[in-house]
Parts: sequence; C-alpha cells; structure tokens
Amino acid sequence: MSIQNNSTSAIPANMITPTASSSSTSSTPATVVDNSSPTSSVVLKMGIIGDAQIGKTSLMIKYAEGAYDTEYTQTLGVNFMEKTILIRQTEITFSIWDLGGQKEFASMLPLVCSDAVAILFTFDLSRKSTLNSLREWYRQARGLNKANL
Ligand SMILES: Nc1nc2c(ncn2[C@@H]2O[C@H](COP(=O)(O)OP(=O)(O)OP(=O)(O)O)[C@@H](O)[C@H]2O)c(=O)[nH]1
Ligand SMILES: [Mg+2]
Repeated sequence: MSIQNNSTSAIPANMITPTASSSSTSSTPATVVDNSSPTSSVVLKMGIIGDAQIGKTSLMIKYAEGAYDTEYTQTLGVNFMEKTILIRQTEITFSIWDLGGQKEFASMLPLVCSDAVAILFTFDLSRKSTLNSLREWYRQARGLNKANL
C-alpha cells in the first residue's frame, strides 16, 4: 500500500511558516526500528493544536529532529515537518502539522485538522487556563474532522 502525501500543495505558501527544520526533513533518513528493507509505505497526517507558548513547535522539532531550543519563536500560521520510521518493512512517514496558538490563526485550523488521522491536544502543565482551552480546541477540531475525533 502506498499513500502519497500531497497535502502541502493545498496550502498557500504564505500560510506556512518556514522552519529550518522543515526543509531538511525530506532528506532525513528513516529511523530504523526494523532492519529489513521496506516493502510498503504510508503517510499519516497528524496535527498539533493548543494555546500559544505551550511547546507545540518544540514538541514537533524534538520528535522529528531531536533538537530543542529554549528561545521562543512564535508560529505565524502553520509549521510542517515530516518524520519517517520503519516498522515491520513498512515505511511510515508522519506528516506533522503545527498550528500557531494565537487566536488570529484559528482560521487555519482546517489546514491542520482535515485528513489528519490524529490530533495532539496539548497544554502547559503550569498554566491551567491552557488546559481549560482544550474543550474549545476539541470542539472546533471535531467539527472539522468527525471521522477521526
Ligand atoms: N520549561 C519548558 N519549556 C518549554 C517546554 N517546551 C517548550 N518550552 C519553551 O516554551 C516556549 C514556547 O515553546 P513553543 O514550542 O514555541 O510554543 P508553541 O506552543 O509552539 O507556541 P506558538 O507557536 O505561539 O503557538 C519556548 O521558549 C520553549 O523553549 C517544556 O517542556 N518545558
Ligand atoms: Mg509554535
């Protein structure tokens, strides 16, 4: 089974925040969890949403590249990265979409939620308001992707 990732073509270029990481991910070799060569591949789209400054972009970069930066760079729109792993001869590419948490970017929620097989609802353990916000984030996300939420 092979599912092509053509999601990026649907996004106007000015809506995606360029990240140093996103351009390099395509050449990043798959993390090998299984020594055999791949016989099939699949792309899984995942979204990360939640309030601003709770660590969404940090989480994505940490997972995709193992890097962490203490400096805060606000996400202006949507960040996108890919991470490929190999399990049981299947190459699995996680297409990760990270939405800026400021309210002004809520209009881009459909880009992150549509066709996603999973959404990570994230909050900051040290700020209860960010946990309370998840009810509304979930309500909006579910409205856009009832199949998987
Ligand atoms: N203490 C601590 N700080 C973190 C953690 N994760 C991220 N940060 C810091 O929190 C700040 C915000 O992180 P980001 O990943 O940019 O937050 P964000 O949710 O993407 O923010 P927006 O793009 O505005 O939505 C940065 O200074 C990070 O270094 C964490 O687990 N613990
Ligand atoms: Mg961010």
